[in-house]
Amino acid sequence: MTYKFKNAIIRKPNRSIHYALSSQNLNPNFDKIKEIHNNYINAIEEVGLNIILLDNLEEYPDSIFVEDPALIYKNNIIMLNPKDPTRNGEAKIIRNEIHHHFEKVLFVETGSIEGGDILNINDHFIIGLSNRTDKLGASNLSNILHSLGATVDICETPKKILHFKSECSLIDDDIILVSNRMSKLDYLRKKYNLIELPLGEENAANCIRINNKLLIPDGFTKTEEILSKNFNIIKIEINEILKVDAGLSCMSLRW
Ligand code: CIR
Repeated sequence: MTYKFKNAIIRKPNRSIHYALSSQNLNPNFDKIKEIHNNYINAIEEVGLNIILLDNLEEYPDSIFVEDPALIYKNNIIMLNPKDPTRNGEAKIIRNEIHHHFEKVLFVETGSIEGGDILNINDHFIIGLSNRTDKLGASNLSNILHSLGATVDICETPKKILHFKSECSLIDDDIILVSNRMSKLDYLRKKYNLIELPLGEENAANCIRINNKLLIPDGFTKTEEILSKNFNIIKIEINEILKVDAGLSCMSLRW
């Protein structure tokens, strides 16, 4: 099951996050980011995962978002290719830090692709084309995943959504939590059971199921009401990372 995990890779927050990419031109406050990050680590520990904590990388403003430069599948790590010039050195660094935890290290050599655009559902992957993930990157990753025995669908992320997973998450074997915009995608509607969140709570659609718990962002009251009926939730306040277009899934790699 895709949400059964034992380990998580997390990176300590960097002061340079002040300069992280932001579609809203906002600059987060380091102390507030640290507080969110501590709560995040505590929640992941509470769920029982072993945490591998990497050092902060001041030269890469967006480097706490470790989900984007790498993908883990079947004890292999695949190094991806973040598109923005300020992020595309992250893969090389994280590879050197974590390769010894995995059997094989594989590489997407050409094209752009970021982990935020990859939704894993057991042995299937949906890759969303976006401003960060192009056809070449998606097709190169798809070839690697096929060679490891997975199936892949490549589809379009709706315009104005940064990453495919910015507004959707796998929360049970075949249940995907989606925003209203994502609920309109045929390939999701036809294949999966969708739980659609109300308008205005789009950012709550990026959450993480880990074992028997669901980590959701705090402050989304309707989402909480919907999910707490069937899920064991832990809430984490994320306002400061929303300033740089990030959500809960971006801050860890889990396996
Ligand atoms: C960026 O624009 O790359 C970062 N500020 C946010 C990355 C969020 N990552 C993710 O959704 N997987």
